[in-house]
Amino acid sequence: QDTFEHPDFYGMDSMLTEEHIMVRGAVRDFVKQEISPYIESWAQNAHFPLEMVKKFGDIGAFGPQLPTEYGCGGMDYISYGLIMQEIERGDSGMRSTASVQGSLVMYPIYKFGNEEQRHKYLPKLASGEWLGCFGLTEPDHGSNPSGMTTNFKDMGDHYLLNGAKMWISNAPHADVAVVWAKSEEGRIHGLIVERGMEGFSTPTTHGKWSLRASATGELVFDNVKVPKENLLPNKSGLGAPMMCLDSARYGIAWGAIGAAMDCYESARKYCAERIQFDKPIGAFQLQQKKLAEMLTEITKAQLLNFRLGQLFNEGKATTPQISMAKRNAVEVALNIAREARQMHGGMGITGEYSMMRHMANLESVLTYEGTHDIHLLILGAEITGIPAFK
Ligand code: TGC
Ligand code: FAD
Repeated sequence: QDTFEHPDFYGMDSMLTEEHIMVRGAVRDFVKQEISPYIESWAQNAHFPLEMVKKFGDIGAFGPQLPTEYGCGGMDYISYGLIMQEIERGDSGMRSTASVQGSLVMYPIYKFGNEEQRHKYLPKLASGEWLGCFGLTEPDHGSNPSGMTTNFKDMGDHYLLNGAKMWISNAPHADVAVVWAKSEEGRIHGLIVERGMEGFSTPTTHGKWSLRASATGELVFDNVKVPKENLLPNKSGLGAPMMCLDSARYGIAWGAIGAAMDCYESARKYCAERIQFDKPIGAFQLQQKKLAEMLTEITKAQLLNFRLGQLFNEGKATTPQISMAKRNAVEVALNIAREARQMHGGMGITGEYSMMRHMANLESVLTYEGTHDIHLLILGAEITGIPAFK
């Protein structure tokens, strides 16, 4: 089934540069060849295809928005968004792998690390030789990461790290983890923890009904000796991980619309092919209404994402603007996945079509990187000046 056409109802392509269109086309072809033929089987079998990490590295999907001197892509934020859109058209779990690596592991090393750290880690992460993960959430601190209890003590020649992180994408296979922990003074810092450090383990989280082709796990630190040179020196406080989230949430806004496009295309084609009452079901007004509303929501979200990308390129995007785009895109995508699933009747619940997998995946996307509620409250705080989550 070929579901790779993209709705471009408002001629958005004319706002893209040649480079944007080339990058999007290359990633679209890659997804068509390397992800779509296999994704149902990976997801049904809860299999994380580790070989994809190197392949993502080869096409420049890791940290495309970071500078070329560290082996990264040196592209703008629109290209970054388009890459996430095309990968998530294939699968949200695959996009998770790419956005965690680029925005949550490479970005903090680039932004808050020193030159030695940048040169040591970024080229290997960009090429996919190494896989990374980002540890912020804890069993008792999800929406309120500032309450975290993972901590480190200064032991003179090293730090001693203790605590645990939960729900960490890529954790079971990660070579490096960017971990957020409190110093003895209670200040949040980023530390680079490497697989193989004594006392560091990454148990897998089993039994997920969502993001089944993405590996999720815990990070457990039992008196882990972390070399002092592994502390990210250039920013501390909750603002540091929040800046990483700004970048990743932006990628999710584009990505979720990729999943929505895939569901819409599938529904549009099915409406033409499926005959009931001697007519294609697309001849019935109810189905036309659904398609018209899907296309409208996709088009609105595309324009919102594009404008946010321009603001990112100018260094002007704000956290509430990012919340609006992430929240909107995920809601739009989830509604479209549900409607498209219904429009395929019984076939919609099988792995022959992608909607049910997208729908289940999007429940995670709705929850991670700030829940739907938290993004609403970030917007509420911006509008009223009163943070309701405190
Ligand atoms: P609040 O008092 O608002 O802020 C604390 C300090 O942080 C600063 N800050 C920022 N700085 C720069 N950029 C930002 N975006 C910033 N946001 C906050 C702020 O200025 C302040 O600095 P200072 O110097 O005054 O201390 O913090 P709060 O504790 O009230 O929390 C606010 C809240 C609830 C909005 C925030 O904690 C939040 O966003 N919670 C949601 C948690 C979340 O998103 N977790 C995501 C975990 S990672 C993940 O899910 C990856 S999944 C990836 C995948 O698989 O694709
Ligand atoms: P809670 O914070 O306990 O929230 C429970 C419910 O309460 C939610 O509906 C929430 O909206 C609501 N709620 C909470 N506070 C308020 C409030 N003040 N007002 C109103 N309602 C509120 N984290 C990482 O650090 N790294 C990762 O790589 C990562 N990957 C993930 C992958 C998956 C598949 C999933 C599911 C999660 C991942 N997360 C990751 C964790 C994710 O960011 C958290 O699940 C999320 O931030 C919510 O935290 P929680 O699950 O503890 O829910």
